Formats: sequence, structure tokens, C-alpha cells
Amino acid sequence: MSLNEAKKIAAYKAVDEWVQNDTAIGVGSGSTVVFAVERLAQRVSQENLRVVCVPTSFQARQLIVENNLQLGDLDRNPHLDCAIDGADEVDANMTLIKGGGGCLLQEKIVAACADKMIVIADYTKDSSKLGEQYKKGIPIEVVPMAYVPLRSRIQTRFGGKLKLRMAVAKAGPCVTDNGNFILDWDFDQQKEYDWDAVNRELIQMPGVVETGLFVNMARKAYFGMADGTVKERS
Ligand code: DER
Repeated sequence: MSLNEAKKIAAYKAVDEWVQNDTAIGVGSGSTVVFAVERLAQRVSQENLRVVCVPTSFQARQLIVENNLQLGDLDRNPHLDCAIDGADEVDANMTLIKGGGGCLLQEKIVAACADKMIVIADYTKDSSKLGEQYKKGIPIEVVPMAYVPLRSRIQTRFGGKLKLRMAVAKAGPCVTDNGNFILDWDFDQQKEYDWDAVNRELIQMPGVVETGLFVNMARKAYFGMADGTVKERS
């Protein structure tokens, strides 16, 4: 089974299990969510469902509009029944690394407004420990003026190495939908981290906007496996 097919079966199963009529849904960002929106659009059309979709990025907004789904926002839908989103890695305790696509801030805000955060992923995201498979580091969204002092402060406090995420099709650093930079923290994998404590400490640092550590937020994860099955974790 290809990676895309694995993403698809996870996304379809999650949408089928968590979406019913009159559901307000947070729509995540990334490539796996594309399949979730595809399935959502199918069900809305086939079952004449009423759903409202709140995006977590410009990409998610485009997906909602292009699939003729009802576009919502947190002004009108401050309480969501569920948020369906991808992840870069999921550990055994359901701690997530997110932000590989640079959308972590709005994703975390929307997930926090949802009764349930549902994660959809392919089998390469299924780890027992963070860093086992995802090697690009933990994304930390920072205010641009603060990236240099924060890079050294976090390195000194927690070890590892932080790199400013550079844009691919544009000169200079990656700029998020919120006008911020991202530092990717290649943490020391020999260390045991209390991710909840690390996350809380990072957030307190002036200039840190949000981290890609989603701790105690995900209710259930669906992993599309290479053999065509869907593995679930909660
Ligand atoms: O940037 C993000 O947080 C995305 O949700 C990412 O974690 C998952 O992206 P993928 O579905 O393309 O792997």
C-alpha cells in the first residue's frame, strides 16, 4: 500500500466515525487532511449532512472552499465537536509533534476549541517515543525579532540544536500564516524529556508564540498501515 493510500484509509475511517449531521469540525493542515476533506465532501453530498468547517491555515481554508464545504470561523463557531488533523509523529502517550507544515499555531488553537482532537496519519508517524521516526525536530513558532536569542536560550536550557526554518520557493526564512518564524528543535534523543513540563517552560519564554508539542490534547489517533489496515490508539 502506498503512503497516500495509508493516509486515505486513516482519514476516511476517522471522518466516518466522528462526523455526523450538525457537526462543527476543526479542519487541520497538511497532506493527510486532504483525504479527510475529500471524504467529508462525499458524505455531505451523499447524506445531505450539515457540517461547518473551521480551518487551521490558509491551506485548510482553500481545501474547505474548493470542496464547497461550509466555511466557519471561531467567531461564529467557538465550540467545535471535533478537530481532525494530521501529525508529524505520535508517541505511545499520544503526545504529538506537529508543525511540519508550519501551521501549528492555528492548529493548536482550533484543537483546543474542540471536544475531541482526532489525529489521522500514515504508519510512518506511529512511534513509541518522539524522535524515533520524525527527524526534523520539534517546530517552535517564534516572533521574528526574537529568533536569535531564543535559539541560544533553548539550546542552553534543553540541549540539542535549533535551526531557523528556511523557505523553499522563496529566499529567506519560512514565514507562517501568522507572520512568524519557526525554529526546528533537533532535541537530544539520548535524554528523557517530560514533554508536558518542557512545553510549559517553552511557552513561558518571551517571543515563543507556540510549540509543536501537543501534550494531552489528542483523543484518538488513526494510523493507515502498509497492510491496508487502520491501527487505532487512544
Ligand atoms: O503541520 C502540521 O502540523 C501537519 O498537520 C503535519 O503535522 C502533518 O502533515 P502530513 O499530513 O502532510 O504528514
